[in-house]
Amino acid sequence: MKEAAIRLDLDEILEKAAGGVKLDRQEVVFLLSRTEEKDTEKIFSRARETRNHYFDDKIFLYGFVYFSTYCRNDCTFCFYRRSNAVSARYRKTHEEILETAEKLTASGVHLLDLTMGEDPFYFNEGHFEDLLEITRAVKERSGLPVMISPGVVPREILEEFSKVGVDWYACYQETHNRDLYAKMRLNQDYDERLNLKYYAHELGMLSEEGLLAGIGETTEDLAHSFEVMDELSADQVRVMSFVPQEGTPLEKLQILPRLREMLVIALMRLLFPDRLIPASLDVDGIAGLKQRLNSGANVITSIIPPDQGLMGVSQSTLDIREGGRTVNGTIPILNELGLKPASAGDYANWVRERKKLYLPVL
Ligand code: SAM
Ligand code: MD0
Ligand code: SF4
Repeated sequence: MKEAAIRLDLDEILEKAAGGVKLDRQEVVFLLSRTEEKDTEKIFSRARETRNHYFDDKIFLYGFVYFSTYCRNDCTFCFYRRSNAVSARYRKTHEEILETAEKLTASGVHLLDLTMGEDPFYFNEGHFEDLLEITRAVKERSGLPVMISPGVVPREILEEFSKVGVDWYACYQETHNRDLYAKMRLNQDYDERLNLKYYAHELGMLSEEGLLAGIGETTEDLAHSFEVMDELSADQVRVMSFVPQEGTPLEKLQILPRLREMLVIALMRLLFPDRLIPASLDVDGIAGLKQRLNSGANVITSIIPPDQGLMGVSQSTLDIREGGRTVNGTIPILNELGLKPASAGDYANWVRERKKLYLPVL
């Protein structure tokens, strides 16, 4: 270990990354293990330069529509796990979803993310048709690119989603350490979940992969996760710090400093310079936006209209009613950092160009 510390040089590694040379696992672990501010600031600053090189000062904005909080699964980290009696459950009607989508669109978001728990109403009671119908309507009326985050749906349903014009399939492993995965996503097949993202690409859709920070992963696990993300050629890559949830098995888990998440964002930027990387408002609300953008993120996610009775995931209520998680709420922070919202056209172009990598087989 001592020898490694002597041989590895921060400036050299950052130079290498900036020059587009792939970092090896040891170098990634070294960067992820930095704790001194003078070192971490060098990493963040390089990540910002890289983002600005690829995306200029333009930031993409995602509207978040968590339209059903029912779930058949029991993920240990999640507030909405089936056996949690304290979480608020709702399933929005088509009209409510369309109204929310309209409000978000009018407020200036660039994409709508339709998210749900693995709601038994859709999964077990044969209402997938409803889901496709509402997705089609949202896509048509908003004219915006659409992401779906429905959990692990049957392959035929993913095919149907691609046919109604869904642009993105988001589904996160959280970790690529299979043992840790099995402890987090109880009774959920690792490969089935991962393979569905490959299948999304085969269908011509883009895919998002994501990690949780602070659930017991090691820095080696994270370096391995980056390799899996690379192999998948995930078009958007994310990390969110684990937020302990009332009524769940991990309620009392000791949390890590936010530095872990920020370094993962920065590493993602250095390793996947041209990809989309979220700064989620769902972890620390609007107060946490600046540090995530300063770590190299180029997308703001979890923008939620204040008056629709909608919830967040890891922060179910933080800043929502107050209107903090809105496009307007983000503008002063963007201004302060010399950044600005992209145009809808900029975002649609990015999606169109990126999709050229995946020619649909169906
Ligand atoms: N149910 C779908 C699924 O699991 O794929 C989609 C929605 S799920 C609620 C979205 C994501 O929220 C999870 O994949 C996880 O990354 C994140 N999440 C859930 N609980 C969290 C927590 N306690 N802290 C941080 N992130 C959390
Ligand atoms: C977010 N709360 O973007 C949302 C959610 C699901 N695709 C995204 C985790 O932070
Ligand atoms: Fe359900 Fe998704 Fe929460 Fe797991 S993370 S319990 S699948 S809503």
